[in-house]
Amino acid sequence: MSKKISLTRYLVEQQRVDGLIPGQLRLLLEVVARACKRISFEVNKGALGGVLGSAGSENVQGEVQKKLDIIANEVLIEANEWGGHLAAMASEEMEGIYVVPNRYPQGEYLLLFDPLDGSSNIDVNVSIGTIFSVLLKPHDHPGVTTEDFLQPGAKQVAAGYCIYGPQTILALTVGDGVAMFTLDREQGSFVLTDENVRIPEDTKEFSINMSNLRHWDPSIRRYIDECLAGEEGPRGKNFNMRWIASMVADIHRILSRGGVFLYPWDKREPNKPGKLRLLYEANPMGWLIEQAGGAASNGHQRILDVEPTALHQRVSVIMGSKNEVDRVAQYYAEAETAGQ
Ligand code: FDP
Repeated sequence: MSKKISLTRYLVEQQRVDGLIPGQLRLLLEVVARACKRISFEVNKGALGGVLGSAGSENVQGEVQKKLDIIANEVLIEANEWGGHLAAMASEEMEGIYVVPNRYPQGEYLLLFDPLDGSSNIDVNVSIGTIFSVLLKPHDHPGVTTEDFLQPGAKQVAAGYCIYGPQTILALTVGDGVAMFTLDREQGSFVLTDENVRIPEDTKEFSINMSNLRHWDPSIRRYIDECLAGEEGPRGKNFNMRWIASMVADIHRILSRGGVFLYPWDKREPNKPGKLRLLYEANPMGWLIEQAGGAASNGHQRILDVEPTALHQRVSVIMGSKNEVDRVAQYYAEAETAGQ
């Protein structure tokens, strides 16, 4: 890329030249990016900033919160509450929605986020990230309710993540493909480093927590067994496995070079549809993946078509290279037909 294009300039062009995003959304995305920049600096400080380790509390899902989970959540709330672009926010780390206090101007957008995804990797210096999704508040009533957030992923108007790894990279879609911006720490700004990201339709790489193998349903076992059988098996090719245990890092790799990521339902908690959260993780990542030419399914339907019924709803996730995701969906369909 010959000349440097900042995130600000990219968004202005999306607004002015292409008419793709309204001004309020552009400003909102700039604030989210600024918050991610701050989180990146906190992550970088590590032990020197006293930000590692557990906070000694639990979130709404009963998971132990790390100090950085709480810091990242606060940074996102503080950065966004006064800008005038938002009506309310919802976070994986908060039980209920956060309505913008009426001392600040109210906007028409809803921001949803997982402030720090991949928490188990915080203390071991492995990539983690922030995932975000933006919806429009329904106009048919005053005020904001939890139900306003329960929109299918297909209604998102922007989605992205910021990965804090060897580089800090922000991936974004506003429905016109996926662009990636690398944080230039000397300039203090995100610079466009990849545009029109495309995921190859085929892959030889899968990403799943193999330690759960004995808990999976027959369709997922069949798919993974066939990958493991390699050249001698029905797939006729060898597969490689990568599992970072930060969804943001595993999805970033898939957007960069293809692959398939699976976090399926398993029988340990049969009443839970999956581990990952629909609104904060699966929807934004699913839209990015689709915008890059991939697919995102829960095995039975497109993730973006799942109608949410609760803020912290979970979902089974299979996303990445299209032909692999379609194959897993086909195995589910065959199992259903066979009455399994
Ligand atoms: P984490 O709980 O560490 O925040 O969001 C959930 C998530 O990480 C994903 O990022 C990751 O893919 C998955 O959980 C890892 O969970 P397991 O180690 O339990 O498989």
